[in-house]
Amino acid sequence: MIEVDARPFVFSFDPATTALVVIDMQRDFVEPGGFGETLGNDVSRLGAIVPTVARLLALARARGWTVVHTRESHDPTLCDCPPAKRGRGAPSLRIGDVGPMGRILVRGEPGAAIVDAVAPIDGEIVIDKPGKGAFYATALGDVLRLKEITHLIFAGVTTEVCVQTTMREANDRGYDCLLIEDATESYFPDFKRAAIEMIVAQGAIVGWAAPLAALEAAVATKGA
Ligand code: TIU
Repeated sequence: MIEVDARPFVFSFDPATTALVVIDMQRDFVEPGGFGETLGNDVSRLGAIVPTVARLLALARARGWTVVHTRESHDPTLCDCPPAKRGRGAPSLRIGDVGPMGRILVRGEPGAAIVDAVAPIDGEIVIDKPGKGAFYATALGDVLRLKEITHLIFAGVTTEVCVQTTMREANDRGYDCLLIEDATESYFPDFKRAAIEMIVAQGAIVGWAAPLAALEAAVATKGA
């Protein structure tokens, strides 16, 4: 077992039954001209975590851990995009509209791709999801069950939207979940802070949180 110095207390996991889940590190959220920016956000904060996510992926890959990437994305027909989702807010471009990186949040378009520095490699699982949570309307639950995964380590964007939603879905399904604090980010620093506090409150009501250095130190201690 690997024991990570986490909040609110130690997070213990066996790498054989653990998956790293990297949420929505897509150009549409991280780069100018995509979905995040059309919603009125300054996307520069999100780009800043790319090197940390890359370091986390390197750790997982070096040890052969299961790696899952998710992409918030829709079928080109938008048959899986609820009108309520497409119509929400007052974005400059809506889901499916043509922007500088192709059609916003549409599968196969440049903007829906994961940024190069943390892109999936052969053998890693990629889940396209139409919602904020990665379990809704996807095969993620079945994939994890087949691999007998019981513990999930989370990174990605944005902390209080797709990451928190997926952690809550996972928590309700019985997974123990650790969020790597410096490998996740929000357009709103206060929301990131609050989301992490909500996750670890009440004795890990949703899960655990720790910086990447704590995971690296725990792994080094075990030589795992
Ligand atoms: N808007 C926002 O903060 N996030 C999203 O719409 N999706 C994800 O978090 N991936």
